[in-house]
Amino acid sequence: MTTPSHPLTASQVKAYQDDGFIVIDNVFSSGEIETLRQAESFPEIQTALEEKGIKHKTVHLLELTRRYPAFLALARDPRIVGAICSLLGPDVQLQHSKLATKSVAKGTGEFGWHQDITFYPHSNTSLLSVFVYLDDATPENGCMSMVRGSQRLGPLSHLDAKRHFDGSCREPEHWENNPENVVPITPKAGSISIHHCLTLHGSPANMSGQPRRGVVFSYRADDAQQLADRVFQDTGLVVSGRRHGIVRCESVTWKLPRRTGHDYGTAHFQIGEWANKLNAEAGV
Ligand SMILES: O=C(O)CCC(=O)C(=O)O
Repeated sequence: MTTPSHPLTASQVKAYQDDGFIVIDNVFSSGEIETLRQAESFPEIQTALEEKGIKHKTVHLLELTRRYPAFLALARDPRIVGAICSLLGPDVQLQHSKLATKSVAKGTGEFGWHQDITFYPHSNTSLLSVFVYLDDATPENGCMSMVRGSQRLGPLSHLDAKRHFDGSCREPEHWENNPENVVPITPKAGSISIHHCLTLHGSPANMSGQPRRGVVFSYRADDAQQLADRVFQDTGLVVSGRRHGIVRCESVTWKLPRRTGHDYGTAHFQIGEWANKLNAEAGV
């Protein structure tokens, strides 16, 4: 693996540290975006859109890198990897990859306020998500909003009284009492946004009558050890540097969600089978 190119500028790093998110415009050309949109019309994705898109919130087809080489290449693209290495350090792995597409059905695709890391608690918070925009994001098509600075709040409650997890934050005061810090982000197609794993965010329904297409890659520093929940086939795929077998613990307390009535979710294996194979082939 080579030294990451395309680093962020010092002011971009500071904006990320201050606000918990940044937008980088014009990362991909219109030709590249068109190619990725074509990849989205692969039959499996179409079926997922048709079957789940109308009823379901947002089509989150997971393990995208394993399914489609175009998205594996995108997850490893130096323009993305260079940027995230400026924030996570030189040794970085994928945590998961997914499609994030809102269907054309008006009024669907709402995504409640949440912090990403509550879906996959780790020993530290050196994780982030990159959204690659395949369409312009607008308030009408349900663009994401971020709560500026909320990454400094630490983990917020996402569990109900029975300790079940449905992905929604239970502390509405952080967005309701804080309107000046709630920032809708409207990147154009070909841009990316990066947000910290503790940044509160959500997105309303798509009212545009057009699809809102996008891809999300969540990445982690090599020393962030997954504590709970699902390990995907591409979890642990090294995109920069190598694995060192070192775990860094932050003083964070996680309440593990109950998954099947009384079991707490755990991640027994830190690496998906397929990612493990690719890492071995790359010698990392
Ligand atoms: O697709 C969206 O608008 C929101 C997605 C999101 O918040 C997430 O995947 O964490």
